[in-house]
Amino acid sequence: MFDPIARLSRTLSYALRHHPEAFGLVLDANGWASIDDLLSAFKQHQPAWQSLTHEDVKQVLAQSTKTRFEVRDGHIRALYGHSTGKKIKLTPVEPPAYLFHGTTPAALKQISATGLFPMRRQYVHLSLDTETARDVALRRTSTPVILTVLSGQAARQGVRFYFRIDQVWLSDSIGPEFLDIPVTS
Ligand code: HQG
Repeated sequence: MFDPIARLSRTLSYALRHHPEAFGLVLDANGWASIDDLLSAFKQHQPAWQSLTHEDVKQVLAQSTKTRFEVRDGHIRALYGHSTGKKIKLTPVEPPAYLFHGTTPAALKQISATGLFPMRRQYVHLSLDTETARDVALRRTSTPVILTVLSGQAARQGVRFYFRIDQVWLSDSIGPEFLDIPVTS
């Protein structure tokens, strides 16, 4: 069924995580865009959105099961998920002793050899608990593999970690020495 709020959410992700330039937007160093600018750009992009308001954006945030965006003082930003481009500025914080990463059996060999890389995103995405990591992996595979990240140890050796929201942590690349990888047959 066509769901205008889901569509708006996907377009917000596209604009704020991946291609702000497609809407003539420039994000600031911390990833913020003015909601007025964003709404004007969306109205030009999509004839059905002529009457789009701040209230519709609020609806996206209210109806989502995940906290993907943050709104403050007439501005909005994506909290995570940014792809390549100018790296969003984040402040490192001390992580918990362990974090988790859900992935696919197919990626395991490479991850065991080289560690976790951001791949097409700006940061590696990590989860605070195994259930969330499993959900992340289920987007790609019916047989998730959950890696334990020795985040406390990695941080002591200079790897940076960033808290975003609820279950979502980010980091720079993580070497295989900081990963506890389950043995699969
Ligand atoms: C894998 C969604 C081979 C990594 C989710 C993952 C999350 C490697 C994939 C958020 C590798 C990257 C992010 C290496 C990492 N060799 N494969 N060295 N290092 N990988 O989508 O963590 O719903 O960029 O295991 O819920 O899956 O959009 O990251 O499988 O929070 O809000 O490369 O996106 O949130 O995939 O997901 P992604 P992710 P939203």
